[in-house]
Amino acid sequence: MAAKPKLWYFRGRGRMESIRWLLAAAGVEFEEEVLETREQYEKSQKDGRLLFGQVPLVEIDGMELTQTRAILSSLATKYNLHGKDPKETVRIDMYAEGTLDLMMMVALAAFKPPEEKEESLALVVKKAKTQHFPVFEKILKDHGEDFLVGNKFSWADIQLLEAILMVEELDASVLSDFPLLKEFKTRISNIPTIKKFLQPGSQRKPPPDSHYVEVVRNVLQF
Ligand SMILES: N[C@@H](CCC(=O)N[C@@H](CS)C(=O)NCC(=O)O)C(=O)O
Repeated sequence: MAAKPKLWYFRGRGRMESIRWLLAAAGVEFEEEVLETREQYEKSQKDGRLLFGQVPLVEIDGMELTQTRAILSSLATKYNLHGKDPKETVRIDMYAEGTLDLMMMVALAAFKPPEEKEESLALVVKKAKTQHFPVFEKILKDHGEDFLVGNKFSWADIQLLEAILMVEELDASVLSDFPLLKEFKTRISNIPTIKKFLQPGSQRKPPPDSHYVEVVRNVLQF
């Protein structure tokens, strides 16, 4: 039996969470190596494991992968969640990039001083309502299908659900003007692998708290 993929990252969402979501949705079990100390990080660097001295790092199929987008894209292809042809693939990539932009704003806000943090999170909700969610609502309306691309479950669906849930943590009513996204959320949340990942006790991580921020700052020394 092939070894389980191993994910090297902090005990938090950050840049790794979409990778966890993708693997979980694909029904792939994975292990996690949690970075908690500067020494662990320096050792990984010294061992030459971190290509640019950065995490996320994913060990899979005898390779050590870094760069979040490259990792996500290769996993989406490997697990058949990346469209049936180049036209579908590029649409999936565009949609996934859009949601990643939004989620990175949430991840980075955790490291800002309190007054700026609030402002940044308010901006995320505003951008979700005015820039991102209207696009996805229109896509679903125009093609009338259950999934974003090719009437088939893909990485784009997984990440859109992740983004919706993340923004709902900031504003529970964010979907009030998006009826099709509401239905989409229910539909995708009920896919068995995703349903399982949404249960308490899964490897899904909570929103960043002050302890997480402190550990990341200590390890990366900024
Ligand atoms: N482009 C990279 C950026 C990775 C990145 O900045 N990772 C942070 C942790 S979330 C890191 O390792 N920073 C250390 C550094 O850049 O020296 C990616 O998307 O994976």
